[in-house]
Order: sequence, then C-alpha cells, then structure tokens
Amino acid sequence: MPDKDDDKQEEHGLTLKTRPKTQKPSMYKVLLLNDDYTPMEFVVHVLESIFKKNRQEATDIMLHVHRRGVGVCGIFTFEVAETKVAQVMDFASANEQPLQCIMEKE
Ligand code: TYC
Repeated sequence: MPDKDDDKQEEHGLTLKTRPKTQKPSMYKVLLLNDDYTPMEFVVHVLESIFKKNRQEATDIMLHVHRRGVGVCGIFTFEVAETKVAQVMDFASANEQPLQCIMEKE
C-alpha cells in the first residue's frame, strides 16, 4: 500500500504523527445585537423562522441579547452564516427595524 494512503507515515525509520486526510471547515458564529427599538416578538420570530429555534429557545436567546447586548444564534460554515446574516438584515430592513446581525469567525 502506498505511504500516502496510510494513516501513519513510515519514513526514514520514524513513525510520524497521523496525517489528517480531511480538513474541518472554519466555523462562524452568527450574532444578534441588541437595540432599544426592535420589538421582542420580532426578534423571537427571526430566531424561529431563520434559525429554526423553538419558542422557548428563541425567547431565551432574545432575552440574553436584550440583557447582555449580544448573543449567538447559531454556528455555521461561512456560506450558511453569510446567508443567515443576509436573511436577518433583509427581513429587518423590509420591516423598518434596526435589528443588526453579524458573523464572527469561531
Ligand atoms: N431591546 C429590545 C426591546 O427592549 C429587544 C431586542 C432584543 C432587540 C434582542 C434586539 O437583538 C435584539 N424591545
């Protein structure tokens, strides 16, 4: 069996550390930011519809953001995180709410 297909590389009499065959994708947190204007029920709706949270989870996250200023809605690969941020920002804008959503590399 060729060396490159082995889990352990045997070279020059040394067994080297296992070489990963795949790389995990970088993950991105999607964060909601608090503001003084967006209604709580609007934020709960965003968390249910875009982040697929149930009513209790959505309420807990919304209240965390309300009290602490920022909170995590989910952790996704880059393209999914980008899409979620755009969906929140478009929905907030369409409804004239100042709600802000950002992403941050984990
Ligand atoms: N602070 C808002 C209020 O009192 C509620 C709110 C929560 C707004 C979370 C944004 O991301 C947010 N109506």
